[in-house]
Amino acid sequence: MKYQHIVVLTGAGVSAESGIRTFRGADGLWENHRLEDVATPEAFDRDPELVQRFYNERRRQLLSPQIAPNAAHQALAELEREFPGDLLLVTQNIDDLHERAGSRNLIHMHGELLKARCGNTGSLYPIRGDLRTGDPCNCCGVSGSLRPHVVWFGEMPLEMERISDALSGCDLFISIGTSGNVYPAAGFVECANAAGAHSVELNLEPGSTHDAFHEHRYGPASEVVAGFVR
Ligand code: BV8
Repeated sequence: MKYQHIVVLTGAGVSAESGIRTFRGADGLWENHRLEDVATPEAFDRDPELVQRFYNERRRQLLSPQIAPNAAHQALAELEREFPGDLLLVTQNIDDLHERAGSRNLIHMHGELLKARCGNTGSLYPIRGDLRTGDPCNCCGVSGSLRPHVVWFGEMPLEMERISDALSGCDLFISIGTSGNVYPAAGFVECANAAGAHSVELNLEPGSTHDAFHEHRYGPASEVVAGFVR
């Protein structure tokens, strides 16, 4: 491969074949609430139980035995191991399937379902069960301060400086399984193009920003990703 610096962005579509529901595939609804109405700080203030239930259900599903990385996750982990240059994997997903497949140089820009955060101190805790709003947290003992370590709409995504640095220095940008509806992730292709990178969209169908990409390959991620990186 003639590239030295690769940035990969993944979205819900890379985990779809592992059995994790996408957002817009499920028309973005959950218990008749739009995602944008449940995944916000205001929703958490208004009805913390509803928001905790939303994430507790997704955490239980993620930890169920039938959920495992698919060939797309595996191909990306193999690429990281074998690629002689540097590769940064930025995921919008809050599942841990990239880690389970072996990816290491990974940023969860929208947080992680298997971590809880103390709203008072910002301390993070691994969590594999249900999170209850009344649970006291270990760091300050204040009950009601624990929330999912997830970036909600209106909140700043994580590690944006590190991501921007990688985008401004990349020569290949690969976007996988994202509809390109959520910013700032949907704007990454423009940053990569401005850096002179070759940009590639690997998705089931054209996303909202498809015309910004130099190259497109459509089909299930488990086939298209392995076909592109090998
Ligand atoms: C911020 C964690 C600023 C929670 C998520 C108006 C215009 C532009 C922007 C905005 C606007 N109004 C508001 C905004 C900003 C807002 C935004 O973009 N809103 C959208 C709705 C318009 N963005 C934010 O609020 C972000 N923060 O801007 O902060 C700021 C600045 C300073 C200080 C403070 C703040 C934060 C956004 C993060 C929200 N959290 N996730 C959770 O997971 O519950 S977003 C969540 O939805 C995901 O993380 C992901 O990002 C998004 C879903 O997108 P996708 O991953 O693309 O999934 P989707 O289902 O849409 O698409 C799946 C794709 O896969 C499809 O294309 C499908 O075809 C494909 N597919 C399906 N199966 C397969 C497949 N592909 C391959 N193989 C398959 N088998």
